[in-house]
Amino acid sequence: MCRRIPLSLPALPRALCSTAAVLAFLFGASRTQAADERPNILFIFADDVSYRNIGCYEGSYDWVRTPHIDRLAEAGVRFTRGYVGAWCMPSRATMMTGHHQYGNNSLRLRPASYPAATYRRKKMPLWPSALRENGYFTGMIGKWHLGRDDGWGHAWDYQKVWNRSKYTKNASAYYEDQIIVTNGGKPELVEGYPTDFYTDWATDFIKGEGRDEDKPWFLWLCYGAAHGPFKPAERHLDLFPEAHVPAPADVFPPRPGKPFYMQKINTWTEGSDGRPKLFHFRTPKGGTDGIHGPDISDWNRQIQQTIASLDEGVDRLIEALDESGQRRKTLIVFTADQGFAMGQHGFATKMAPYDANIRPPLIFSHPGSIPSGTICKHPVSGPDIVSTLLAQAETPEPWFMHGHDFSELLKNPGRKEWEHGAVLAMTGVMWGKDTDNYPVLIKHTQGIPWWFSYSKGKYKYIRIAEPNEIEEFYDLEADPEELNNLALDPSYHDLIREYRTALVEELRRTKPDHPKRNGLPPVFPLTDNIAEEIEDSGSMYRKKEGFRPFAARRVLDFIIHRIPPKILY
Ligand SMILES: [Ca+2]
Repeated sequence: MCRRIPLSLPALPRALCSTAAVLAFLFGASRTQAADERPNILFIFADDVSYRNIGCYEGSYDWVRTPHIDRLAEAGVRFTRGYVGAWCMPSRATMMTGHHQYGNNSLRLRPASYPAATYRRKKMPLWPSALRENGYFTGMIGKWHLGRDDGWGHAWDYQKVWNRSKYTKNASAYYEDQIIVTNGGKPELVEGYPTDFYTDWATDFIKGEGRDEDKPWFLWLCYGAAHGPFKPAERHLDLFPEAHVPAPADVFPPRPGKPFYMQKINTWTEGSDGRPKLFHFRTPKGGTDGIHGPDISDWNRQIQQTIASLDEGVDRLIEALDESGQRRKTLIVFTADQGFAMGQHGFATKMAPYDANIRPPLIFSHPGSIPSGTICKHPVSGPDIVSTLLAQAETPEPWFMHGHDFSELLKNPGRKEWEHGAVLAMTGVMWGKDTDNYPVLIKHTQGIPWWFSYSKGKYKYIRIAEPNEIEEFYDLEADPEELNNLALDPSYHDLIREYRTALVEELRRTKPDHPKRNGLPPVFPLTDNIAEEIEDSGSMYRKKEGFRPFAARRVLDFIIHRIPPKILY
């Protein structure tokens, strides 16, 4: 039996050296001779959807209703802390490669023509190609933001794609008519409400349209909802009239215990009624005034209305699986590239290391295989999800991936111990080798510096890539809003050092040739008097840095990033 070798060159040594991989490969080779029992995988990837937007999640507002997504959670396991990514493009890259942001070589955003982006297929191969080679039929529907190359012909057998990286003039049409390319054909303008027409196409796919019915299938369904500018379907504009959101404790600065950059986040205005207001929401390609008004409640209501069509979509997808007799043969995953803060910590964005900004829902449902109505409290990461999906599809990892397969957690979501922590890295608008040096001049994206986090058990450790800044350590059970930085409490310092070491170990493991193996920039010392010392240093509240023209800073950083690391470190 002859099979093509599906792997890219960098992947070969590991795969060929692994006996398990070779055996699995041979096992896969004989698969066509017997009924293929591997599950279909329906991966529903929403956009900018927070855990707060899903009714079954702790921390969602009491007026939030998502009955169909909740129903999916009742038929599976709900992860309370899935850290998929920090913002759209790096999260999507991670979910296509199994690598953290710093591992995705060749990926670049073109700021001059945002959101144009590029990557090179040989340097950044996409793992659905391994599924294809291992007998799966792979489909992709919806938003794409990795590069002009949409994966057609190497990652996907079937595709209806809205490629924001290629058709940049249409890139803000999250809720408008979209330029869609079907199976590598000519671009066509499709009229309607994209959340709805993506669902139409996905249900057709589930029912068999355009696919090889003899193969298990994998569908990567990328909704653009509920990304800004948050435009609900007209039929949902009257929903949630009772919506009310209390002003978050730290919507306005100062934010004691948090690093200096957090003292400068100031997106919201205090209205005459004392309530937080946001008069215009800006995206890089436009923006919007609030449909219902500028109050924090109005904006959160608007986002929730935008999610209503997503919830209806989940209902129709489950129905299509039921009607076609595939529900028990299909693993459904519902998550988002990341969450979105709308008022919390002063933000109206994602990207920052706090759960309010980035944590999406994460639900796995596979009746008969995954216990129903269960909750898993162990933190998991985006690369962990990729490794797990490959394991569920009985397909060896085609190259060295950063994640830890958590299939054991799917079998037993309530198990007390889980050996792995979840890493999340945010390196601004840089990827792969471009992150080998820390930024010297262009330090912030949307006011947020590069950061690395490590979550395990109920704790989260955060470290920003700037020297002499305070580390952050939160107890997510006692302090789910992350208001109380335990780094100021010396009784936690030993534990913080353990998490710090664990993070560095994970960075070393996942990128052994990386200069970060020698450590991150130095942190503010953990002393018994840290609270007083950091106050005295002015580190948290120092004066604003001098202004440098943006273009000049960008040119200088471009040059600096091309200096070999040993010169700088
Ligand atoms: Ca997003």
